[in-house]
Amino acid sequence: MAANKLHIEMFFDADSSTFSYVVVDNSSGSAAIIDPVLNYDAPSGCVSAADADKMLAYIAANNLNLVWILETHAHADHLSAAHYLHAKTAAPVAIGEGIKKVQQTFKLVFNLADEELQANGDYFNKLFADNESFRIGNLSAQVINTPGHTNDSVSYLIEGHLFVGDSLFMPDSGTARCDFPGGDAHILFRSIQRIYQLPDTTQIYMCHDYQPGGRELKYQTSVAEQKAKNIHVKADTPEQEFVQKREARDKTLAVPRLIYPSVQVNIRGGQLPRAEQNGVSYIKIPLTQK
Ligand SMILES: N[C@@H](CCC(=O)N[C@@H](CS)C(=O)NCC(=O)O)C(=O)O
Ligand SMILES: [Fe+2]
Repeated sequence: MAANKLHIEMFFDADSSTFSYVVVDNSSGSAAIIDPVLNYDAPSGCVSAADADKMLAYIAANNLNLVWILETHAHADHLSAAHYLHAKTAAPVAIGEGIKKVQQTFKLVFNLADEELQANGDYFNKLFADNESFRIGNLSAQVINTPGHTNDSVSYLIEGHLFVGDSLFMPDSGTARCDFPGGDAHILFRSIQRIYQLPDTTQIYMCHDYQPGGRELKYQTSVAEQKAKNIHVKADTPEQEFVQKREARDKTLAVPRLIYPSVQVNIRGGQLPRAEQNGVSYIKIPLTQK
């Protein structure tokens, strides 16, 4: 693989500790955006596309042609800018076909009518099947289903570079939580085994880094490094040991700050809930009593 076949530009949203990427095919100028963030200020309900506009500015400055907007999963901690970017560029918004299950689950949680959400993959332009191949200009890309954190989690393998979403974190952070509806530590373990079967040299790109111990921000590692050093799952870690560690940690984690707004918007591909007759969109929060 020529060293300069592709370029990966990383963007970081400090509010949600999220990495987004622009992946560029240097030979054609085609590009894909992975996991774009829509900025959201919860107390005021104010939505802004400041981060997404930085990505668009990068694309414009480099004369790139955006051909895909890719989601690794329906995020539960930040809003997606996929719909905003689609409206600006007409590039298709794609996600794994497991999104149907996630939509079905949260359609019930938010008591959404069929006109609001059909839960058949609506709001997305393309649903990827496991192992499906696609192109970003002259780059070959492949979808690898990696559920466990969520039902719809996929990783994108692009010319030896793997965008894992929230399956793996940096080796010193381990893995993503499996306690959301549809999450399952056993399933995540099996997804990680799939990743560990890729060549050791495969470069892995994070979706989050929470900087344990206050260390500097990191977003990139390799299959070899994960197999040797991941604190939850090394090459020879038995499934049961991983599941115990993962489930014990999940019991200590608070509900993500933006889970309700995020999920509500992200099951609609980043589109805000339909405006009411006064032209305003609202976020619902199901109330429970202790
Ligand atoms: N404190 C963050 C937590 C976000 C969170 O739960 N992130 C998920 C990925 S969507 C995770 O796996 N976290 C693992 C951890 O915090 O150890 C928030 O409130 O947004
Ligand atoms: Fe996530």
